[in-house]
Amino acid sequence: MSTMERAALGRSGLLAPPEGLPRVGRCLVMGILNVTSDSFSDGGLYADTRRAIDRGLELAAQGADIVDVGGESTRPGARPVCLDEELARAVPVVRELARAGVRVSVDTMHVPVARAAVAAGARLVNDVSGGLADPAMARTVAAAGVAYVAMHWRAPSDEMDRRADYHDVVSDVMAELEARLRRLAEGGVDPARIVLDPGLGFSKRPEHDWALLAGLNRLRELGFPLLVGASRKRFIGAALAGVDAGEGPPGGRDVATAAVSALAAVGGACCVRVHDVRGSLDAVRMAAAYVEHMERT
Ligand code: PMM
Repeated sequence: MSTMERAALGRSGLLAPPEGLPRVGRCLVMGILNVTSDSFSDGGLYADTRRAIDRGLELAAQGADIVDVGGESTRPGARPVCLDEELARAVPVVRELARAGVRVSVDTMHVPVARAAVAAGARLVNDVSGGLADPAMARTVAAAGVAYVAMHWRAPSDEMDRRADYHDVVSDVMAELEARLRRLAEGGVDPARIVLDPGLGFSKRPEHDWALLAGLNRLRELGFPLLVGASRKRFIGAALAGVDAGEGPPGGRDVATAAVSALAAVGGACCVRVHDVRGSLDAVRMAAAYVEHMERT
């Protein structure tokens, strides 16, 4: 499909998931499995390999279309882990889940981790840096022939909050994602395997996150399927705080996250990345029924 055709499709209808991901007639649900000690809402819960595998199997049993395994926290202020540590955390979990028939993605910015995870059975590389952290990522995913999520990102975790300046956040994010797409094309990545992600919470303040969520129809004009990662993020806590006078624990944001998943699905996202799979799965099913009826009227 040409870029023009993709752009036309992006304006007129919902974009199907990329090659390599299932087509189920609704927005896909990616379950989060952070095998880390310091992720912002579930850090430490699944740091042990056996517990992480069990959690991945549980997410799949709850209906996750994909389980996203990450060995390095990307929360604001998080310190990078060394490569050996990231490999040791993520790869055994990817291998066991893939062996059990679970569709697995690997959440990494690092080429050696992406390579090892794909060799262990991962079918998607989820790179929050969109290829900026490691210039060899494009060639790596091109050679591996797997699907690739390129997220909008400006800086590592310890610096990202200082880089939240935008003129018009939707236009700026679109322009920066287009630059990422050019680099991916130069690296030989098949456009049919690319998913774009506006990167909610990454160098974004709550007002930016809401503008991007409300602007998904504009982001779709880029002509690529979109993934939205809103789960339990600060902008949800901040919106709830206005009602409850207190942010509460991140797990207390799961009902609101499911509501945001429905909004993202109606906005045309092809996938939502969430901690609580059950709630968002019901939410995207409701969104699919709603969109079907909207199109008939
Ligand atoms: N957010 C986090 C980690 N990985 N990947 C994608 N594609 N999009 C996101 O928004 C995203 C991500 C940070 O959230 P977590 O610490 O709860 O996993």
